[in-house]
Amino acid sequence: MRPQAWAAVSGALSVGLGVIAGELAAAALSPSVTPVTAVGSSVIDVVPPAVKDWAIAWFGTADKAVLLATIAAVITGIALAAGVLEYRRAFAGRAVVVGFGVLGALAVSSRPQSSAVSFVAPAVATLVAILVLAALIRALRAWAGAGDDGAEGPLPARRRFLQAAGGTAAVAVATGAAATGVRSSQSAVTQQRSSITLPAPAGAAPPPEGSFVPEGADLGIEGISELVTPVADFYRIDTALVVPVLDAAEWSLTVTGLVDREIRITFAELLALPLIERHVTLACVSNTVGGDLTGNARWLGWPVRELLARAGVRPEADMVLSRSVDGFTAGTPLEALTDARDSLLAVGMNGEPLPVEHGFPVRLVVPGLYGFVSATKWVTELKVTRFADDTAYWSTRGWSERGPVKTSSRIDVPRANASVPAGDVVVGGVAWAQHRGVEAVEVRADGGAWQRATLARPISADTWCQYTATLRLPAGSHTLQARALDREGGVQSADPAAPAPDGAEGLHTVTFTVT
Ligand SMILES: Nc1nc2c(c(=O)[nH]1)N[C@H]1C(S)=C(S)[C@@H](COP(=O)(O)O)O[C@H]1N2
Ligand SMILES: [Mo]
Repeated sequence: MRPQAWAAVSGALSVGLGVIAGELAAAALSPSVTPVTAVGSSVIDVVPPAVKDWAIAWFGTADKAVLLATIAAVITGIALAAGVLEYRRAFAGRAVVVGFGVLGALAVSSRPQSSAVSFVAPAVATLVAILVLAALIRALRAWAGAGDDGAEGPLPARRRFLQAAGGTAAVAVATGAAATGVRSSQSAVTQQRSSITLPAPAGAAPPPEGSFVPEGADLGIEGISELVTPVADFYRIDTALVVPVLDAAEWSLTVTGLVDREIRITFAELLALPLIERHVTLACVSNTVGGDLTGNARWLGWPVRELLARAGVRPEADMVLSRSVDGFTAGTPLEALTDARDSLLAVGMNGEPLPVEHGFPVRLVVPGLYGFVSATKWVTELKVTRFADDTAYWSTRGWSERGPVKTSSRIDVPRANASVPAGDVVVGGVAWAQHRGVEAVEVRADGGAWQRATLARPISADTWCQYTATLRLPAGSHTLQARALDREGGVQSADPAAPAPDGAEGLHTVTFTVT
């Protein structure tokens, strides 16, 4: 290999070791802000909303892995270039590395969770990278130069460089292992989570409003979405590149803004209150027609209206800006948190403490509204305010201010492009019109007449319900469509609309073959 190529390798090795050392420092000192994740989170914040929407649409829950891989590729490219520059001219490569370190520090400073100690990590990363880069390039020059002056013979200098490079790689691997070790020992919060015993709901209400699944709600048809989505299958959408890891013992929520008295509640206080349990179907506004960014779970929590009543909401307020520890905010119409619906400060999901990814220790769950305007995870503040005075995270990024869930349905069986035997074809899926309630579902084949499907008994107006129908279809290719009707006279729209700004519209259309 030519010296230029070795110089590039030196750049990659020194920057690689620096980045890994920075991540180790961050893992030990400020686990919720590391240089790499701070850069990633900053990219998420500054990237045009259209790009973000595109990423969610294309990669769904894998969007974060794609972002991290892209960042790794960009860092590698810059590192290779820094090595070559440093070889051509002393300090040139180091200057690039320092510039890069400053960018990392800026990214760290832009994170809501960062504190003074968070800057140790980018400093360590930069320092390690420039020291190692200088040493490797010096060794490389000695090797390249030694061939000419002949005094030393090329071999020892060559060996010294290769040893230094190999040593750097070995230290990088060891440091990476150490960082991973520190991270996994931080599963203390995971352990704390599993040691929490949630209280039973107080005076569990009878069906249909209560936490029970009424007889007939589950049609038990193969292929239709499970009535209650298991936690492992529940969609996850948020802007958090690293999941905020909160200590429940230190968590508290404050109610601020247009209230008679600011109040603060701790996790222990919350668990001691009379909690209720409700099934609520969450939906993401980014969900496309037929998509899977929706799920139904059983949430245990305390009604938000009780909390707001304790604080005393001023008459001029019309919105609650809920804030997560990571800076995300949602703007929920005050009414949705104070009316008869059971909006919850939730601590439990399907009988377990909230999973870390779904907001441990406490999140909001508001029946009838898309998650981006209501379902704040890792919530730590409710600011009672006015739509005229405050704007939430997504509403500054091209999404609507209000987000009622649109009446919608999805076909689960048959699957697209499936082959089904001739005879009676069983179709089915789920339909939702949170808080209004599903009145009926209709299906049609090949653009023909709409026919009523059999609707399962809903758990409540706040949950999706299963539907099924049997169609007699001749052999060949067929197109199936479904539409939901809600109890307020609304009908799922047939005109396609993109998710932005306030939720997709259109009919889920599935093509399959009868053999
Ligand atoms: N802190 C925080 N909470 C958040 C979000 C977020 O980005 N950060 N995303 C919201 C959105 S857009 C949706 S759809 C729901 C998804 O909740 P889930 O991940 O538990 O399914 O969380 C909401 N709560
Ligand atoms: Mo969402």
